[in-house]
Amino acid sequence: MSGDGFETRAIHAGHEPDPSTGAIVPPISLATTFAQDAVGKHRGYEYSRSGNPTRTAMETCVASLEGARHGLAFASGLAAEDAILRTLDPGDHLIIPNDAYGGTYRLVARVHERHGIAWSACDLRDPRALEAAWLPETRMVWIESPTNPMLSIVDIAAAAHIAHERQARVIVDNTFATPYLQQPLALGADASVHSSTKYLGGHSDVVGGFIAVNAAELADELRFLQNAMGAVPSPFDCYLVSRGVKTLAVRMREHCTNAQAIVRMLREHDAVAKVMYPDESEVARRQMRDFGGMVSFLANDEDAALELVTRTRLFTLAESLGAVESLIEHPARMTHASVAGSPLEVDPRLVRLSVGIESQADLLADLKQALDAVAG
Ligand code: P1T
Repeated sequence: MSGDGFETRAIHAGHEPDPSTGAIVPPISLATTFAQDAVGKHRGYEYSRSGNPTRTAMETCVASLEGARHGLAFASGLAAEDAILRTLDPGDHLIIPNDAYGGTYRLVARVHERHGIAWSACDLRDPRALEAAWLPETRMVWIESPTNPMLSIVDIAAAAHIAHERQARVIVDNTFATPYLQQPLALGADASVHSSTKYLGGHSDVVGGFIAVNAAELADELRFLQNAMGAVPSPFDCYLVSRGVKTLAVRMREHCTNAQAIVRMLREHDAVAKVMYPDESEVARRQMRDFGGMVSFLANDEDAALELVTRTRLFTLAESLGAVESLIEHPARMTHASVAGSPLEVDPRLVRLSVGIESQADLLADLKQALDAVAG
């Protein structure tokens, strides 16, 4: 039984009390194999790579949050992306954003290109750029919105319209927004993909990936790949994601509030040349509930950026994002080092913040002392 509200589904969808004991939290099913009553006659589970009750519970819950009919969990965000890219055939062409997670670029340019997938990068903020990049072989458009690390916004409905007129699929990496702030399938996307390592898990203690889809045919293809490739999460990892999403809505509200206070401070500070945050985008106002917990900005030069990231105390210098604790990093040398020399090259003055849910005053004070120090 699940009510309709997002917060209710986050807690109850797929998580009925255990029928044998009444346990409110369904047990973590560690079994790798399941007894069959006769050959081919089983109770829904045969072997844990193919399906596992703890994974089913998590997949049901996160699919419900995405407003999706089907959900598939993977061992990492990149494993989920890899499964989607494997629905393409050699000779197919893929359009990727010219601003995206460095690992996504690396997977396309250094793994799938070798297996015959052609690709080009374009500025997806402009629907005309998408039309101009189109080739007769284009079969897929990969969107991030907001993008990592520039926090650019792509009009998902407009891109889906263009792609569907041309019989191509649209995939949205919804990691930065989360299903609480943005629902790509309702905007026309064919799949919403996540690094559940980030906000879905929410506590920097699990690596995982997720794909939400509506079409049965695409779900079947991805379910086949999930089992055939075997990049599945452990039952314990699935449990951690289930536990994380129960508080997704409350965490996201705090992430957004803290991020907005930090954006206001950054916009006034002399050590900051430019702030990137989705609140300036008309499209973001239309397609998102709020603007999220990620903030990027340009320091006055690269040396200032490199010094700044070592001067914060509460904002820990580390890769990753989306958890309760605040992080700071230098994308050009850290998360996006793999895009150096590519069309996705990152400005070396850029600093990226993952704003956590600590006390707002403490976060502001920590960042301000670091900015004051580099401002001289
Ligand atoms: O790390 P993994 O769970 O495999 O997810 C990859 C991934 C996919 N999509 C986006 C938008 C991401 O940001 C990531 C991972 N990103 C970082 C580790 C980072 O610090 O940007």
